[in-house]
Amino acid sequence: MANPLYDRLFGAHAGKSTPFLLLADGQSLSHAEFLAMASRFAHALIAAGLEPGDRLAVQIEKSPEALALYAAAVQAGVIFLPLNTGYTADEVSYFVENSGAKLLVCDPARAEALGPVASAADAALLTLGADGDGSFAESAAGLPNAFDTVARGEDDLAAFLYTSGTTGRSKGAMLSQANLLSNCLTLADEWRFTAEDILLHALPIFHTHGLFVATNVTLAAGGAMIFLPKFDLDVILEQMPRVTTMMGVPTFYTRLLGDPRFTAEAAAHMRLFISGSAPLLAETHRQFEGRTGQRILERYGMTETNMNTSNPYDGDRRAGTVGFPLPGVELRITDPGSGSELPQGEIGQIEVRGPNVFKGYWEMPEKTAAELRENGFFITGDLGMVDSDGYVSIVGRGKDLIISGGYNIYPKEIEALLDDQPGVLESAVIGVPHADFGETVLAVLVPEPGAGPDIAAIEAEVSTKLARFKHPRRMVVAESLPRNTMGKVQKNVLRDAYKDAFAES
Ligand code: MLC
Ligand code: AMP
Repeated sequence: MANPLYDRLFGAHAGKSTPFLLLADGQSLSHAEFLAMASRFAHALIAAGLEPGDRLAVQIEKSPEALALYAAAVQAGVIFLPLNTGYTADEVSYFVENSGAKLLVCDPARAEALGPVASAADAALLTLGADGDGSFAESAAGLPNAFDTVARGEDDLAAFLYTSGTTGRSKGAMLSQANLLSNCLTLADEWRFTAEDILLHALPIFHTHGLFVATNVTLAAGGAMIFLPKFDLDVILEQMPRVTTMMGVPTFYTRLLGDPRFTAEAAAHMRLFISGSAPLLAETHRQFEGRTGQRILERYGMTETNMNTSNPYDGDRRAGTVGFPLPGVELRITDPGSGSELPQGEIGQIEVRGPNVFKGYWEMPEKTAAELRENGFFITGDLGMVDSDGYVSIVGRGKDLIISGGYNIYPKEIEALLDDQPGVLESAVIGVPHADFGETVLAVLVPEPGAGPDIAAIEAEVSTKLARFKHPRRMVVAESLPRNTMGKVQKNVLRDAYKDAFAES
């Protein structure tokens, strides 16, 4: 029975004693050991009552076990829904309810907080810790090391990743087997990944970048990863001599450049550094080349589409551009008003079509219709242009979005919470330049007449409701918000007024 994603990424390595996951403490897991764990977990999913097509929500720390749960879901035909470990119980509650997840697997330390969330959504709750502990792990212990892979077709859904919008709540992007598989095979080929490669993996595995790019590309090539729980500069520098490639968000590269231990010699044996998820400043690209003699390869993608473009492996990797559309991906620039295609060289909205483009938003047909055209082109919400050599540049965003250290933050969600706070008449949330995170969050609060907002109380409320990375790093009080003649808040005016708020950081 066929299951294209499982067969190609995991099944292809059955029985191999080659290393797959190398941990910082020197321990390692072979492909075969990893697959045996995944099969035990697949049995445990079935034992928990999951059937093909059911959703499995997970909020767990990065570990080999966490990755095996992803493999298990694919093998059992269950839709994998990974969640940022920073999300509050409030946030998790929305995803579990909206997706109709049958099972929520969380860290043992969060079981108490998430118990009520699971019961309210009629989902079962099991736990899996970073050390391989927890009720899910216990239920899998002793189960068989082999599992009859559930048959799936290319159009069957493999994962949901939630992505916020400029209005309303988060939307579950439905990704099919073929979406994920086609993209990682293309990338492995474009970036020349082989079984000899060892990737330095310090990204989280609940987003496209760490899971569907870094991990799937490594699996497609049959290579190995140094699998680190998070980005820690000392550990990265210590592990770099063991690897051939690294993928990261721009913050990884600015942090490396900020450390004198990162020298040309330290990077000399590396064959490839890849950056994405947020704009890599041309300045960072140049500094990196100056320091190491190597050019970072920048690519562009998003949750709904996986990767769309990449700078070339061979050939000129141009600073400030995201390269060419990947093989099989069509990219066009359109007029945001009329939707008609613009001539080469003009700035407009970026649209993409290809096997990588998702199947729509879960149970939100009107939102799907607004962004995914009937002819298959997806309106990315990014503004860009294509130069005369075919290089794509992203020049701005049509969507109101802040990207902080590679995490997307939607101002609307924060504004809705701030507007509800006592003493706040209205608010505007903007992204301002930040040396480490690229952008960071600043909130402008307009007080109700005669009342001053209590900033400490608001901060306390924000921290119970929103993940830490979304918290405004500064809240300022202003008499009013700048508006245009249509009454729309002019965020560009605010961004300009506060552009130096974190200049020294
Ligand atoms: C952590 N914090 C952040 C943050 N990360 N705040 C804002 N933005 C972030 N990205 C918080 C911490 O909770 C902490 O809070 C404080 O900021 C300082 O943390 P730190 O120790 O400096 O952060 P660190 O743990 O080192 O994490 C920074 C980071 C991490 C950049 C390494 O955020 C990261 O791994 N980002 C990658 C995100 C990613 O994978 N994006 C891909 C999305 S997929 P306190 O309480 O101490 O103040 C996608 C598609 C595509 O976009 O194209 O790839
Ligand atoms: P997400 O919704 O988390 O998948 O984030 C996707 C968004 O990240 C894209 O729509 C872009 O705005 C941004 N992005 C990803 N890669 C790049 C890049 N290389 N340069 C600029 N922006 C990027």
